[in-house]
Amino acid sequence: MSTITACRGCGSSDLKEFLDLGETPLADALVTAEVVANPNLEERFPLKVSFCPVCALVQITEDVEPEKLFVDNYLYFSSFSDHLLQHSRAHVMNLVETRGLGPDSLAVELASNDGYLLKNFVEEGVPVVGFDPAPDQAEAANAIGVPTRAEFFGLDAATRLRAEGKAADVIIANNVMAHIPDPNDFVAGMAHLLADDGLITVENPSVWDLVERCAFDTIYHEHFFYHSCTSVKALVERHGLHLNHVEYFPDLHGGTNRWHIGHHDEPSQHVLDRLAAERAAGLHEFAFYADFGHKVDTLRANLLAILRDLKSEGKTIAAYGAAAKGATMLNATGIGTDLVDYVVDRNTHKHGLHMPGTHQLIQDVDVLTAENPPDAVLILAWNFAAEIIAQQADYAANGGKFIVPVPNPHIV
Ligand code: DWN
Repeated sequence: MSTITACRGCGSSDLKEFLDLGETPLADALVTAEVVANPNLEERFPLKVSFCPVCALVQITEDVEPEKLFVDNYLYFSSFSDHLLQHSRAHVMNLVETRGLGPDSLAVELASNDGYLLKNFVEEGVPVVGFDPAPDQAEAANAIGVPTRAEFFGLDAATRLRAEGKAADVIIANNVMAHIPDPNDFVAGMAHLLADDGLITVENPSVWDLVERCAFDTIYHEHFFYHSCTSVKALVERHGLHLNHVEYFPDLHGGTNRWHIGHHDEPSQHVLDRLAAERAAGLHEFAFYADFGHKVDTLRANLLAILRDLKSEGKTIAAYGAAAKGATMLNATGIGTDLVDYVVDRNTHKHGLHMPGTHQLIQDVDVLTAENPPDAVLILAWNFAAEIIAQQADYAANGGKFIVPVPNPHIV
């Protein structure tokens, strides 16, 4: 663990801090009852966010080893979100059609998790290679016929794959270009692996939405970076690549951009418009981020007021979604078991464990419709609030209420 003092993108020493969320545990490091009984066993790290005025890259300034984040007992499996599965399949089918992919093509996904996306290429007869350092997820992918290498991707991995005579026609990098400590090695690897007429698509939540929607809980040590079109353009051009298009998905992870990147400089009018809009809004300047901390303080105070009012009325409160963002929300806001009794989640790998830092027990979602249901449920996975509320219609029909914390805490 070490403190970052220079921009990880361009090396500038002029990093400007704009948010300090205190010392928090690793957001996906769910804990056992043994750790709950011995809290000193749980590591905490500073969680501070800075802006680089040279390349516009927003980044945390604590360097936690990636093995701690993504290898040791990493429990995030992509296949537990129906919305994400539908989104991913639509992307694959579009690529197969628009890029004319077939048995002589190669599709590569970086951070391919449990094969949730690449399996669609396999079904279409398109050869694939996945990279994911999390052993359980890589094993799950290989088990369903998605060839996956349990390793981090970078220039070295790309060089070895090219040495096998393989260049990628498409490279898909969803929720990973924000998750690697060395963005230059990662992008250099993509540049080396991509065929001359190939396409890279990179998906990450938009830092513009993060600030506008006060989605401070999406800040955690797994997320080294928070990207804009402006920062992505600067990053890829450093490696001879070009940002040629961007798509926007408002309902995915609180607002997600899908950036289209290639070897040739062929920008769409849309991406030029988005870059101009970011510049007009000031995303390339510190002032845009300067008062974000105050917005976070206001959200936290308003959420605590709702929870405390319910408790003063003798209500019981649970939470839904043992999400990484949920760990930041609970820890940075100070929501312990005094306010929220337990958390429910569909991911069976998480059942019986406890939330990092605040230690609420994680149970199956059917607890919400069993005897003694909670009076209210705080939706920590608010990015899936519509899906979750629809899914839990029986709980609502029995009088259950939902609390949605972002962008403005309110009861549904
Ligand atoms: O970048 C990342 C984002 C994209 O996904 C990774 N760092 C890890 C992860 O972050 P997260 O854990 O905040 O993501 P989710 O996908 O918002 O987490 C949702 C949680 O809620 C998962 O544990 C699954 C669970 N869930 C559920 O129990 N029932 C999700 C849905 C949609 C449901 O219906």
